[in-house]
Amino acid sequence: MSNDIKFSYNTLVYAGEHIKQGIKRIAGFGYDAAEFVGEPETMDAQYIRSLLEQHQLEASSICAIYTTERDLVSSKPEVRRNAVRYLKQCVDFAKTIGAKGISVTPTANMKIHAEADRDTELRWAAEGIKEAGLYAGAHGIRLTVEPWNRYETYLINRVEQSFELVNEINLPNVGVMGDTYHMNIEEIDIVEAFRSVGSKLYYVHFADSNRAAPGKGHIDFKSIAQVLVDIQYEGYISMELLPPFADPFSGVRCEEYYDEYTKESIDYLKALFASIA
Ligand code: LER
Ligand code: MN
Repeated sequence: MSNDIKFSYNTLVYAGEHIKQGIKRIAGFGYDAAEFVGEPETMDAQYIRSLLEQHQLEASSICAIYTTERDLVSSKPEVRRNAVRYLKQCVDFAKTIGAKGISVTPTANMKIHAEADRDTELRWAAEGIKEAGLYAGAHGIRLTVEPWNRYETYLINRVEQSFELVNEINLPNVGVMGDTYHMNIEEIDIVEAFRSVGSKLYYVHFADSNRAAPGKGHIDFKSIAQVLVDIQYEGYISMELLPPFADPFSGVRCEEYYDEYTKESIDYLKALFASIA
């Protein structure tokens, strides 16, 4: 088995608690890293860095939040520019806390209608991600293009679409990301989708079919773990578990996603990868 995969937990789900609690919990249960929401203007990067050092935890990635004011394919040029500016701020934030990457999806979250024709929007997406990607690359940070399911975006829903955009952008620090929750809705075959990306797979989110901890739904994680080993994936698997509400940023507090799912998930992941030859 590969020893190069590291495990992370996305603090996005820890609604309503101080970040120091989340970092302490994630470190305490034995993860390698934590993932952080990208709100550089309201989060204290130096403080997070000092907490990470104290708990000997890495920062895997920044979970960037795309809104109607930060939309890489808005028909309004100032909104597209603001999305690129936001991404550059996330790069600075990532650099300070030591995060290796930032997730990118080129529409506002839950925007399900296009504002221009597909080719134009894909061109805007490529231009914006390229500009942010060049800035990120100069700081040693990766951008990972994450497909979302059809209820959260219409533009990049499947890994092959992310791969196509990434190839068009053609920067060494811009790669593909896969989230098993979205993939379970949109891919024909999750395993083959991961395999098709090979070394351009830069980041992975794990959640079961209902976005709960692995084992609480019906995704076959053994075959997914196997393909990640087969393609020699060397990045993080970050648990992105969210309560059963349509809006991923609802901020609803659900008790089981704190201690219970954080512990269950790392135990599950360690047993899963140990079981692979
Ligand atoms: C983020 O990683 C994600 O998967 C979306 O559903 C929410 O932004
Ligand atoms: Mn995700």
